[in-house]
Amino acid sequence: MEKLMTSNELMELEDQYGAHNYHPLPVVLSKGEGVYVWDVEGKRYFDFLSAYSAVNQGHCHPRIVQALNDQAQVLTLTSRAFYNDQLGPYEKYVAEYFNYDKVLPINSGVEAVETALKLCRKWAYEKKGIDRNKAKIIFATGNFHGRTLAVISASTDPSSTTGFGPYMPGYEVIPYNDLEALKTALNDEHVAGFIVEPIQGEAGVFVPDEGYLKKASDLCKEHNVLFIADEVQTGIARTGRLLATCGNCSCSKSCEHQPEIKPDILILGKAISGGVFPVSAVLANDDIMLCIKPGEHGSTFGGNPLACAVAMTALEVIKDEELAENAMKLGKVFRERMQNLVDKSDLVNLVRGKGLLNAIVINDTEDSSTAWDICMALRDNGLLAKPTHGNIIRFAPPLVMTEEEIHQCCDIIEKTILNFQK
Ligand code: IF1
Repeated sequence: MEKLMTSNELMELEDQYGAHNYHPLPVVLSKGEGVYVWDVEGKRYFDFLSAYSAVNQGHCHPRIVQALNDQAQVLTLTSRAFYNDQLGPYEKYVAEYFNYDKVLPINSGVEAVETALKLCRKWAYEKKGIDRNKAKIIFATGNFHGRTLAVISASTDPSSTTGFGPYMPGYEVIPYNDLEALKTALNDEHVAGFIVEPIQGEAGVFVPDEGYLKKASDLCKEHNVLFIADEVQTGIARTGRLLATCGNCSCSKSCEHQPEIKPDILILGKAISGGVFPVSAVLANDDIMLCIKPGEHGSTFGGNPLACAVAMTALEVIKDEELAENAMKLGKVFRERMQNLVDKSDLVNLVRGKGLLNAIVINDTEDSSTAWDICMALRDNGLLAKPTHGNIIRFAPPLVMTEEEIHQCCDIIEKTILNFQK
């Protein structure tokens, strides 16, 4: 039998044969279960990234893996040239789950964003009556919606955009969390939609002011402009509700509702598959969704039977295990513990977030390596998290964590930071 490769050997392989489009934390994982991952040397860690909130249900959730296995034995892919027996029931389930007339199933998060943007433009010409090719879509500064050309064209982050021009026209970018700027932008009759993340993940878990989303959606309604929520990262129970724009979605009793916000177009990805493989979805009501006709949009893998079976089970797990409620409860514990740390340590400036999507801001400049160095120390102490922007550390564990475990994790973070020397 071949000798197993070490972490170092595996990292060298990636370095030599893989494109250098990532700079991972040096840890090589080979196993995951619930809130834990293991490296190839057998060391166990708490996972505080959850694949950027894609494994909300925990690693290798037995029910989701079972659904994957069962479906994989029978039928995996038909393309949409034919019907399949999983798609209809899944579409009904997901549409009712989030309370929309229809869903358009697709694969990755960015494809769902692209789908939403195309749908918005189609609607603008067919329903709103904007002159052909004149539709505008509004984005917010600091946005992250993925990596395609159409989507990076709206990015304000030079590392996403530099060297990739020319860019897609028809966009306007306004400051995030700024209703006045939105009001001004909406005066242009060519505006078709406003796309926004309810909490900006990549920007460093930036939570907008209370009421911002509701007022933004009201303003859009007044101007006959589509309010498009990118809940790829915030959706599926992450922020303590089924959705961060929790409108009349069917989330259960104990969740603290925001004033009702119902996006005209809802974009989901990541955890809709429990992190098993790429599954994403765009939801809208008929007046919008039916603007796209047969042959005008699609993908080979979108709505495949395997994806349908997996996503349906992943969504069932969210409800059956009350993961939104758990995220709400543990999020409060986590921020309380971190606030304690902010008071005790000069190294941490603040903690922010909702549910189990949180970040701490380190008292150092954006171009420093402090957050990275702290993440290395956290790794050594058995907890994996990723820095963003040099001075922010994001904390987003799987939502299947227990209260005892979150305290254990807070102990690790506290100990690591209090012992940390720059
Ligand atoms: C990477 C960040 C997270 C997203 C929102 C769409 C997409 C994403 C709100 C696209 C993707 C990712 C992709 C990942 C890093 C990551 C990320 F740090 F960049 F911001 F999660 F926080 N909308 N987010 O957050 O979804 O096509 O990737 O499935 O490595 O680029 P995708």
